[in-house]
Amino acid sequence: MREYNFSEIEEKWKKKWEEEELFKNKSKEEGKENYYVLEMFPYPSGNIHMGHVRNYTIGDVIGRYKTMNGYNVLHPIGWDSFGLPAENAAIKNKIHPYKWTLSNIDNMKKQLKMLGFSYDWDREIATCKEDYYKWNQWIFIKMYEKGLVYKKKSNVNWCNSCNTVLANEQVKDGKCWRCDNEVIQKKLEQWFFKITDYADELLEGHKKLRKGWPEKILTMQKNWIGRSYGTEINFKLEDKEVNIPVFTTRADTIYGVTYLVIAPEYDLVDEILEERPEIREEIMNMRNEDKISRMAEGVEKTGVFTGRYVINPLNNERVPLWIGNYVLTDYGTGAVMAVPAHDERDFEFAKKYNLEIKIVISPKGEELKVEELEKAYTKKGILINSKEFNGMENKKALNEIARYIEEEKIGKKTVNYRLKDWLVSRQRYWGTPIPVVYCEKCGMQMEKIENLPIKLPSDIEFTENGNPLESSEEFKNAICPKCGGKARRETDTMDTFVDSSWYYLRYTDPKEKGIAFKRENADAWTPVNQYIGGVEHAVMHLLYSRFLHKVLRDFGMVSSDEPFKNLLTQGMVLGPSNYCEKNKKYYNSSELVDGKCPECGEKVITKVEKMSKSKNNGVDPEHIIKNYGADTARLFTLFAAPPERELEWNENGLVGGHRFLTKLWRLVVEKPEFIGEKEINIKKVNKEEKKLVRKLHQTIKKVTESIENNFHFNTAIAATMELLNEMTTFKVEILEKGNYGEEGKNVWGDAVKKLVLMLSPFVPHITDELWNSLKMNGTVYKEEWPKYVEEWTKSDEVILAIQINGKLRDTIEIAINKDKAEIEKMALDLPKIKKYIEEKEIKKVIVIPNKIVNIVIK
Ligand code: ANZ
Ligand code: ZN
Repeated sequence: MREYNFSEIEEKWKKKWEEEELFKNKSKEEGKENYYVLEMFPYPSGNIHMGHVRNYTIGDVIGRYKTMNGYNVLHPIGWDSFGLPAENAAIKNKIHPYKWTLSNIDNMKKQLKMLGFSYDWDREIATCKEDYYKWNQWIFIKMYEKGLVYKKKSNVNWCNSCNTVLANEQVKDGKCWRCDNEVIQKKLEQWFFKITDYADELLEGHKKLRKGWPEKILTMQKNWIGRSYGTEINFKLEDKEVNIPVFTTRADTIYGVTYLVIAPEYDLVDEILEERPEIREEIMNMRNEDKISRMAEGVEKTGVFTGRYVINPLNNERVPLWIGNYVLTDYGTGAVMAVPAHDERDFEFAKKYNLEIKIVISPKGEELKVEELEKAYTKKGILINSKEFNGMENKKALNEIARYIEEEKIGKKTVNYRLKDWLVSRQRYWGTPIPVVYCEKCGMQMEKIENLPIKLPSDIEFTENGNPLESSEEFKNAICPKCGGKARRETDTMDTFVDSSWYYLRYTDPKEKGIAFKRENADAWTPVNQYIGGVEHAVMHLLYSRFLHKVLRDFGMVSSDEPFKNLLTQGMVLGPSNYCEKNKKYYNSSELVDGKCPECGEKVITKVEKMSKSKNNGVDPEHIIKNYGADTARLFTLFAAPPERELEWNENGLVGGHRFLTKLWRLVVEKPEFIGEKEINIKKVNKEEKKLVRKLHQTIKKVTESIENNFHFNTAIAATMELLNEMTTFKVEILEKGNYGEEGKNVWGDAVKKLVLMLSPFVPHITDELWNSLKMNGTVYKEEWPKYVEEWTKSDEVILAIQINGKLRDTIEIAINKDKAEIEKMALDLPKIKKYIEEKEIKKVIVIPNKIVNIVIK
């Protein structure tokens, strides 16, 4: 008997699959429905990590499972291969980003192949290649023609360590999403995509997505888009014919306005500074605070009086105009009517600067007093001090006042969004060149389509100062597409999130040369049936691609409204981190000496945290594959937790997984003489054998349902483990002892085959080997997923409780649906029961079939 030699087996099958082009998708297969499963494509950093292993294993199981269920499955992979790390490596190691990237791709491809993923490598794409980024440029120009791209000078986020601007979505808690560095504000001219044009549709689309997307992702997008209905009201400057419009969601509080606040960046501020240079420093300090902390609760509010007044258009009151740090320049109008009595932030500000507080809403039947007010009253109530609106419920007053304002033309109802346009230009080399030139005569011009792709120049010096493209004369010197004269090329490149916003469409038509992708192909496969990736992309990639998909739809390039029908966000992979307080360093578990710091011998602090380079707590997938095999690595990541939850790495789990596969191996390979090959004749199956048939069908049911129910592979695998245990007992007790009947071997053979089939999506190498050892040909990938017979999952016996005077005294296992008289007789014949009823008078026997027998005695 052969032992389970995983490396030999895995090698052999991977080669076979490749030779047979098993995973190559033929665009169409007669009679089969299409199914597109996709994992977020990797950034080629150099090596895969456990997060990749988890992500791609989940996708692979889905792809294999759907294939066995009769779908024509598309399962592609590629590389999100533009981006900063390549450029930083170039500066550090003097290796060109292209070279660095391609060699990383090579290595990671080799690693992914080790895991036996069912990718159609024929469709592989890399976004840094000309045949891909050409279409980014094409999309950019088309969007410009439709008014969806513009260039504008504004306050933007700047990361000093990445040396480039960032989109709002890429700033997390005031820090750069990529490098965690503090982000500052700069006034720069930049390129934007008009995602705000689609804000409403991006929100409405949630209705459709609710069925297939995690609620938390939709909530994050909803909050990010932040739609808010309100009123814009004009407050006129006292001494000038200039309006300062404010955005408010609480028009009902307008009689309570005691001052107005504008953002320190507000246009008027520069004019005020000329009059009052003494406040310059305060203003500059406010401007330098970052946006996040300016808005945050509990942060000190600061402000300064401008010396000017505005007029409240409803009661003509004179209202002082202030500049305050808590007003943001890019929300609403950048100006706020302050109502300290009913807004927390205004209240805090008014208290600090001793500004008037005026109550205009009181709870029903109560009158609030300013002297007693300890915080803003923000609940509902009845209007007071509001002239003709007095006595009105505030909700009604809100509508009435807003209507009045519109009628009197002192303002209008508006909608505001937190979402801002997507800043897509970057001051870096390793990205798609923006296809624009600046002509001395004609000004800014889009490139001609026939000139695409505008290629990145290769003779570049990578230094730490500034955008390397600026230093390439060859690149910068261009010809104006309009007049043919001398022009200068735009040196900004595109945000790499542009690349990843439509790559799933390119997979449907990866080799097409004349267009980004043909509509018929895109429509055949999208929306992607199942998308899998990290939750960290909730308001970056997942929002941008929804936007771009809609744009492409409006170009007539694709029919669907959404890119991803179902989304699974897998949990993080956690591992133990070990921190030495003395050395202020993290050590990998494998470096510790007797659990202590290898350098100073002190005890380390161990925590379970997300695997990361900075915590030095990663495990190397390649190492695991070499020691345990790809199947074990796959099994462990699938079994340790349901996909959406965190997965805690532990070596024991891996060992356990390997033990299970070894048991499986022996079960199938040892004593092949017991494996019957005929179809089961259920009528001839004896009682013990029937138990196994039942367990098998219950398992098929459980595994199928667990996969169908949000891909809960962990419960599916647990069920196969139970089955394996029961089969082991059957083998030892029934087969090896010769206690089997006419159908025994067939029952066994059937169970063995179906167990192998069921496990194949999870552990495809060992199952293909076992399948062939069962004298079956080819790969399990091409077999059909096993079906269960509902009737056979049910026991034909029931356990009845036997009670005497309501107390449980015994149980009995009998055939289902026996008649009452028979049950009664059997119950009374039980030895235990006999003992209780000896010499007693039986008054009554109540039989509830399939449930209970109650004997009433005196
Ligand atoms: C008067 C008022 C009275 C307000 C009241 C609230 C309560 P959302 O729901 O987020 O849209 N606001 C408007 N523009 C602002 C800006 N640029 N920076 C900071 N705050 C701004 O919030 C809308 C409310 O936030 C607006 O309604 C305004 O304050 C403030 F009892 O106006 B309110
Ligand atoms: Zn950065």
